[in-house]
Amino acid sequence: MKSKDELLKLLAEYVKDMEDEKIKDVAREYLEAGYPAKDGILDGLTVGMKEAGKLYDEEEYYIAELLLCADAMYAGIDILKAEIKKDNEKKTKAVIGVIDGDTHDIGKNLVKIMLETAGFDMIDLGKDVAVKDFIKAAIDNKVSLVCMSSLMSTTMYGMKKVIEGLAECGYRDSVKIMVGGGPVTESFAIQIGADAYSDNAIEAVNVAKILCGLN
Ligand code: B12
Repeated sequence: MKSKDELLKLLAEYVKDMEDEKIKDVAREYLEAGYPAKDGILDGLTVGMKEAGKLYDEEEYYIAELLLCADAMYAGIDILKAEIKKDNEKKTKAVIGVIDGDTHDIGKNLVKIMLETAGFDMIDLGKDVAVKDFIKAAIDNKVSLVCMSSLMSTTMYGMKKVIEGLAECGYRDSVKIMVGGGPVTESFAIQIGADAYSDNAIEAVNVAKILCGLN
């Protein structure tokens, strides 16, 4: 029987190697061995996706390869997420999306899955979300938490516009705002008036729970 570390390495490797069929077997083997699905997603699949990102930065992978890596990651997630126990007691409503002009949604999807499994009722606006749509969705759905993702330095200031828009509509004090994504830092979060920042999906759950008074 393979150890947890061996299986996590395989999950990461199969994302990086675009193995969207073999990865399903490893994900099943991982669950059958009794290891936590959450770790499989964060310490296996996400690690593989980060490695794929590095290869793209180094120009060893191109767009086609990256998208195939993402397919393999989602194939693994489909199997692992079924086993994550949902905490149905707490149903805090939250909205999540990728800011205007930005179509990078892999990180956002991971954050959404982890928050959902932690018991949040997630409204997913998708990617390239217009500032006005973020504001409208937050107010119309009376959410307690707004989560915004941006992977590009050229789009990240759209988050500030959402925060300003919520204030103009008188809803800023009714909601907590959490931001994240590649170029986003804690100091940027403070600068734009967000309540919190996290650089990964697991930590995002802890931060969201504290923000919403669920801890
Ligand atoms: C995958 C990828 C793509 C894919 C996206 C596929 C998809 N559906 O998402 C494709 C190939 C389509 C793509 C396109 C482009 N890309 Co691109 N892409 C990447 C790449 C390689 C990896 C990103 C990724 O998915 N990482 C893996 C995930 C798991 O990590 P993550 O996103 O950081 O998310 C984690 C944390 O940040 C955090 N998090 C994320 N969101 C949130 C939200 C909240 C609320 C919280 C709390 C936490 C949180 O938790 C996540 C999980 O742990 C990065 C480079 C890199 N190494 O990051 C470039 C990168 C982001 N792309 C870049 C660029 C420039 C582009 C293009 C403009 C290229 C082009 N010339 O066409 C287009 C963008 C088009 C557009 N307008 O959106 C640049 C951005 C530069 C910048 N600073 O502005 C980067 C940095 C590459 C580079 N070094 O130049 N890209």
